[in-house]
Amino acid sequence: MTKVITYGTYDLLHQGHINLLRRAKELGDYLIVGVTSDSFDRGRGKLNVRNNVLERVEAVKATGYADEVIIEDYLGQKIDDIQRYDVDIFAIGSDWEGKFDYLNEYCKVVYLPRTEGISSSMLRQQEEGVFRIGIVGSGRIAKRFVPEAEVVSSVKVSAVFDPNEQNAKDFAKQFGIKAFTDNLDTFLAEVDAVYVASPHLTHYQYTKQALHAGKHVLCEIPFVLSSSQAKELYDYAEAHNLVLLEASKTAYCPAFCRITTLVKSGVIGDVVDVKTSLSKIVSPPTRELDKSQAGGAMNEHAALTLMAIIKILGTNYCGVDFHSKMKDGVDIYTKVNLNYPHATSSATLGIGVKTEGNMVISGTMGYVYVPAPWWLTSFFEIRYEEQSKNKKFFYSYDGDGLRYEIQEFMSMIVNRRKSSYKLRRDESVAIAGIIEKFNNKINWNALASR
Ligand code: C2G
Repeated sequence: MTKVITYGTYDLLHQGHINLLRRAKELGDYLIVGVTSDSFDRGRGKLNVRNNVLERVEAVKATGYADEVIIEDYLGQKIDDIQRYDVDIFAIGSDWEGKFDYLNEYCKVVYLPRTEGISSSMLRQQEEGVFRIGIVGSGRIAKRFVPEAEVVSSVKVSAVFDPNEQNAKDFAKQFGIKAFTDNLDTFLAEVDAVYVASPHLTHYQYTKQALHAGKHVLCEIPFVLSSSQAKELYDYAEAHNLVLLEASKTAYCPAFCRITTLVKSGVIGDVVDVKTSLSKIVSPPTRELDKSQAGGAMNEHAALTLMAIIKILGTNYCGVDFHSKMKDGVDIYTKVNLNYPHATSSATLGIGVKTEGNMVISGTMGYVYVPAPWWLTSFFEIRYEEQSKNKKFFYSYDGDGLRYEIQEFMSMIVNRRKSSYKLRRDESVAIAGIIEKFNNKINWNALASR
């Protein structure tokens, strides 16, 4: 008996997949089909898959060509499977030509002709349409956004707005964007959704105007600087069926999501303390050091660090205090202590003081250690008293990591989900509320100068 094996995602199963499976089956007597698991696909950068693994397995079975369906869950599994199942032929479409030659050591490798003119990405685009997203602002983060949006299906950056028209023009030229303008109404008329990547103090107004024009909004951090503004904007979005999401990039990346689910599942027992830190030394002249532009370590870095604490410990904190090192009217360092009835937490933030940017979540049974830079989460370790029980976790954090928030934003729009469990609206409101307390100097102390 000749055994054949082939692999794929088989998202929105189409004629190309069916032809491939038929051709693979014709190579032998018994066909094994490896269907990728959802997490394996995310790990290899396939962020846009529409059908979940169960749906995809069912679709493959329904073709009638598979004698056996298995799940592909890790890199290198093909070598294990070929040996485990005594496979004679590994078959795959010609788009992979040459890529699997290393399997020749274990069985015969056959590249089968690919069906032209059809693909899962094409079908996803036809089904979802292409959303035109416009960028407000043309600074550092906006520049990172464009290449990241290119790897997310169904979205195209189609316009850029900047109050300085020359900046908008240069940006559009650099990234090949069709439209640029310094007129917000013209800009809003051109797009379906807006990414707000302008200076902090402008977030509220731009987000409000975009929502009032009926556009979905992804807004950079810090979202807004008061809880009432945050609540007002979320309420408006809710009432008008619009998606409003805070672009707290770490909240949407695979490793951080895994940390929260593991900790919530009790792997380190009851959580008693969370320590986070984030620092980036900046030199003048820069917006971060400008008091009139809401500069300072807290406004700059609190959103991500508080997000991590709140995801783990919740929004019901019972006390908060701040200790800052000030220079020229802005905090170049702030330590936030956020206390809960059942736990303590702290965030140390610097723009003129360097800190170790790691995160430690301590529990009654063990702790999670995320090395610096914890906010670009790709690796973490769960550690116990008995070191042999320690476990290391590795995830990909691709590109600049903005693709995860863009993917979540688009998936909310396409699936008509107004709230994301990865960063709930009440969590985002709580973060804005803590930043507001700091700016209002509530429970705030300045460290003495020496
Ligand atoms: N295919 C095809 N014709 C198309 C589209 C896809 O012949 N028009 C083939 C691919 O070459 C592959 C199979 O169908 O052999 C599954 O394709 P995908 O679902 O896109 O999966 P892929 O990302 O190619 O997974 O471990 C996973 C494998 O490495 C490949």
